[in-house]
Amino acid sequence: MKISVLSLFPEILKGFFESSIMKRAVEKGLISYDLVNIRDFATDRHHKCDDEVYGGGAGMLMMPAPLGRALEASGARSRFEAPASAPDPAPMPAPESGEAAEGGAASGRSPRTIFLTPSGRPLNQAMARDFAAEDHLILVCGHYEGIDQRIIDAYVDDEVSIGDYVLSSGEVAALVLVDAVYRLVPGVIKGESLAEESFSAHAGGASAGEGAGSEPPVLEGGASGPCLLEYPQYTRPADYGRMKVPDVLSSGHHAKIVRWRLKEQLRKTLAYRPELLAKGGLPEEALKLLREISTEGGDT
Ligand code: 6GU
Repeated sequence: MKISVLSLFPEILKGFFESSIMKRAVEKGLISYDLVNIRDFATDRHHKCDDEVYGGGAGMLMMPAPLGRALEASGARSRFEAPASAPDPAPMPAPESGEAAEGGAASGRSPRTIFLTPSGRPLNQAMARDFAAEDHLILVCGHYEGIDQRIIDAYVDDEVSIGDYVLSSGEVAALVLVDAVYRLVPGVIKGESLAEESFSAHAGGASAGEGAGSEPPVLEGGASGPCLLEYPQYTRPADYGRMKVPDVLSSGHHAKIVRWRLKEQLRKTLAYRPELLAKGGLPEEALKLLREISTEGGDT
């Protein structure tokens, strides 16, 4: 998969792509990336990229022309005619890094262009899976009060928010999306690690009883993803100050461990994300554990 990120501050993004698991994915050739500085596509002497808002109002907006040229150079194509306001594209600057310098991805599929904005559709795991199946994502980071609507109309396939709060710019949101997506690209992370985590709509069935092998009691969340939050986990030492690892986890009694984990998942989900439980579809075993939790007095 190729990931192009268009930004006025690409240096915010650079470290992420050069570190840790992403670094390895790039080295393995699973991910290539291109950090595009939108300012390089401004044509005036001062590389101006923002202007006042038509109709009045506070703040500045990103101008359509530099952004449109940056998008075209990255392989995005306008839904309308070739952009009239962009007859003289600036020379393509050297890419910040990653391999491919040319626009599109290796395959013939057209890129998917995503604009990060607090007024977009809230990102979830199902969307991350959907994006992970693309060959080429182009992410647009907004600054100031946002971008000209005509860029959205002509180029943007998805407007995505990362939650109900406001960030000062789109870069951090873009990194959140990149992180959620690239780790789902086959080969980046071991399959078992993915299956065990919160929101993986993986292991169905949801029996807390006879867990087959080391399958965790993750509940099927249906098409849209969410299920239960993860259970608490511990590593050595068994005693950390006065705090001990729960006995059941060293009991060797697999069925009890599975049941304990499911109960803790339910306890945590009830406390932090009760709306996930309200979706229904919990098996009898889970309902029984929920009743136990409510009689213990605590999270209700
Ligand atoms: Cl995608 N961008 C900005 N600027 N703020 C946000 C956001 C995105 N998602 C939530 N808040």
